[in-house]
Amino acid sequence: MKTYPSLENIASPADVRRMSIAELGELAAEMRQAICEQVSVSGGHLAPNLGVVELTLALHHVFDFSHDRLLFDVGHQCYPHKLVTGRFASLGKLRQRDGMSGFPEPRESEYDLFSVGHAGTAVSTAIGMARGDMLRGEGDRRVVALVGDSSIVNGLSMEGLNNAGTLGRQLLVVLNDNGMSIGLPQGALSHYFDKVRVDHRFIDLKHRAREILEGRTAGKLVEEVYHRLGDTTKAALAHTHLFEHFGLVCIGPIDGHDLGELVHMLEEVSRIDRPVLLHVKTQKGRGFDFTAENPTAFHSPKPFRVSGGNAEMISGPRSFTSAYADALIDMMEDDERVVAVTAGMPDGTGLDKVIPRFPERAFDVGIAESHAVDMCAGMAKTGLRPFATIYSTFLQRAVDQIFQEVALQGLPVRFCLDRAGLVGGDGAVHHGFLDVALLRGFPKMTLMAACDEPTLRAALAFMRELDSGPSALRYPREEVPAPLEDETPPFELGRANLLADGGDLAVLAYGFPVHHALAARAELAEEGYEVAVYDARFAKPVDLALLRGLAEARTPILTVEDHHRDGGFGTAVLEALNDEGLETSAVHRLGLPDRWIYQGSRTDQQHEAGIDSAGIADEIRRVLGTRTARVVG
Ligand SMILES: Cc1ncc(C[n+]2csc(CCOP(=O)(O)OP(=O)(O)O)c2C)c(N)n1
Repeated sequence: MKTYPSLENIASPADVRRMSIAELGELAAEMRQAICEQVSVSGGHLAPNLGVVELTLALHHVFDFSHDRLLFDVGHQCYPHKLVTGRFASLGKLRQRDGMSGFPEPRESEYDLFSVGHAGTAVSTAIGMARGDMLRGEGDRRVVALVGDSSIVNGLSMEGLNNAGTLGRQLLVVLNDNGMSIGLPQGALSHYFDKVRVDHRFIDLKHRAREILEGRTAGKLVEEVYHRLGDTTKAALAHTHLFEHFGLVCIGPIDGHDLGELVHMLEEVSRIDRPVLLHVKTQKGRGFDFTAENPTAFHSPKPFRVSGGNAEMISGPRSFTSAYADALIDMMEDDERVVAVTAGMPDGTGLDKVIPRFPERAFDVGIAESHAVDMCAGMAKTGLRPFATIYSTFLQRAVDQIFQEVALQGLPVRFCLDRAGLVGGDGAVHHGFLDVALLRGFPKMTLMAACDEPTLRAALAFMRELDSGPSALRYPREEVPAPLEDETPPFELGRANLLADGGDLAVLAYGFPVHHALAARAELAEEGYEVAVYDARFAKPVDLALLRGLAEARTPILTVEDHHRDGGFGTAVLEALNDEGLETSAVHRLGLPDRWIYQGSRTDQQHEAGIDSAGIADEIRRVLGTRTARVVG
C-alpha cells in the first residue's frame, strides 16, 4: 500500500478550502493513485472518477457543501468527493458489505444528499432543493448539480433544464463534458458538444465580449450578469450555447484539469444569482495511459493487474450477458426480422458484440430507456421482432411506455432484462428487484426467467416466435453455470420443468435460485427429506396444472425468487391458486425482504435475503416442522 500524505491530512472539505492551487495539484495526484489502486483490487468505477478529480477539488475549494448543496447525476463519479469528505479510511472497503458504497449514500455522510445511480436526476433534485431552501428562508445555500454530457441529454435532465430557467435564484449546473458515455455517446447532441468544444475555445475572445456587450446575442439577462464578471469569465461566456435558450447563463467550455482556471471560474459563477451552466471539458480516465486510452473498458472494470504502467484485465468466466449476445447474434443471422436495441449500455448488455455485426439492425440510442421502448413498439408495429435489451433496474424508466405503446397495443416487443435480481457491488441503486411486479399486471404479457445458458437460449427461441404480445426474460449478473440438464426441453407457454423429484415438498424456483434449490435439496436428502425442485420458467402465466396437482396432493410449495417477495413470482402462484379456489396455506414464499439490501457480493446479498441454499434449506425444515435432522433409514 502506497502512502498518501496529503490525502491522509484531509479530515473534511474545510481542509481543501484552505489549500493553495499547488497543494490541490499534489492532492489530485494522490487521489488518482489511491482510487486506481483500490479499483484494481475491488473493481468499481474508474475512468469517470479519474476525470473529475480537479473539478471535485475546485468545487469543494469554492463552495462549502456542509451548507451549500452538491447533487451528483448517476453518482458513479463521486469517489473524489468521498475522499475529501472524511471517507478516505473507508476506501479500502469500496463496494463491500458494510463498507463504502460506490455511489452517493446519505447513510454514509451528510455531504451525500441523495442515494443515486440512475442518470438524469440531478438537475431536477437540485431545482427542488433550490426552491425548498428558498421557501424555507435558506436561499443563501448555493446549489450545484454535476452532470455528465451523456446524462444531460437524458429526457429527465431535459425536463429539469426546461424548468431551471424559471428559477429566480442561484443554481449552478456543471456540465462535465468528457465526450464519452460508457461507450461512445449517441445522437445529435453529442455532435453538438463536439462542435462547441472546437468553436468556443479558439474564438477571438475580445470579439465575443464585444458582441455580448452590444447585446447582439444573449439578451438582457446575460448583459446584467456580464457587468459583474471578470475579464476571463466574460470571454468564456458561451453566448451561442444551446442551453442558453433554456434561460441559463452559459459559460465555457473551460479546461477541467486546470485547477487555477476552475477555481477562478467557480468563484465568479458562484456569485451569479441566476441559473448558470458551466461547461467543463474533462478527459475521462485522466492520469494513467491505460485508462485515458481505453475509458470504456475502464469505465467500471472488474479487478485488474497493473505492472509497468500497463493494466491487464483478468478475464472472467462466461457471463449470462455473453451467452445472451451470442444467442442474439444467432437469431439475427437466422431471422431478418430480429432487431436489437440498447439504451446506452452496449458493453453491459453484450450488444457491443452485436452492433458491429448488424449495424443496420442493432441500435444504441443513448441513455433513453423510454425512447428505446417506444422505438421498439414502432418497429414491432411494422412487423419486426424487436429485442429491447435493458438492465432490469433501468427498465423502470420505461414502464409507462411498456403500458401504453407496447402492452395496450398488444405489440410483441421482447424485453431482455440483464442484471435481474441482486447485483452485488453496485448495491441498492442497481438491484433489478421489481421487474416481475411491474410487468405482471399488463394483459397478455409473458414473463420468463433463465437459469443457465440452455434455458436462456430456449427462452429466447420461444420469445422470438411469440408474436401475440409482449414478453420479458430475466437473467442475472452471474457467470453461466454448467447446464442443468443434458438436454433442455423447449419452453412451452406456462409450463414449469421438473428437475428433481420428491414427495415431501415442491420448490418452485424462478430463474437462478434453481441452483440454490438443488443444493438445498441435496443437503436435505441427507436428513431424509425428499424435495422436488422445479425450474418454474414462467411467472406469467404460471403452471396451473402443476399447481393444481400439488394442491390436490397436499404437497407444500415453496417459491423462491431473486426479486422482491411482494408482487413477484410467489405472489403470482398464491393468486393463481386462490383464483382456482384451491388451498393457499401450504404455499411459502422466499424472495427479497421488504428492506434495502446494500452493496456487497451477490453471494452475501443472497444469503442476507435468505434465498441461497442455506436459506432455502432452513425454510424447508421450518415448513416441514422440524429444524433438527431426521434420522435416515
Ligand atoms: C437511467 C440510466 N440508464 C443507464 C445508466 C448506466 N450508466 C451509468 S454511467 C453511464 C454513462 C454516463 O455518461 P456521462 O453522464 O457522460 O458520465 P461519464 O461516465 O462519461 O462521466 C450510463 C449509461 C444509468 N446509470 N442510468
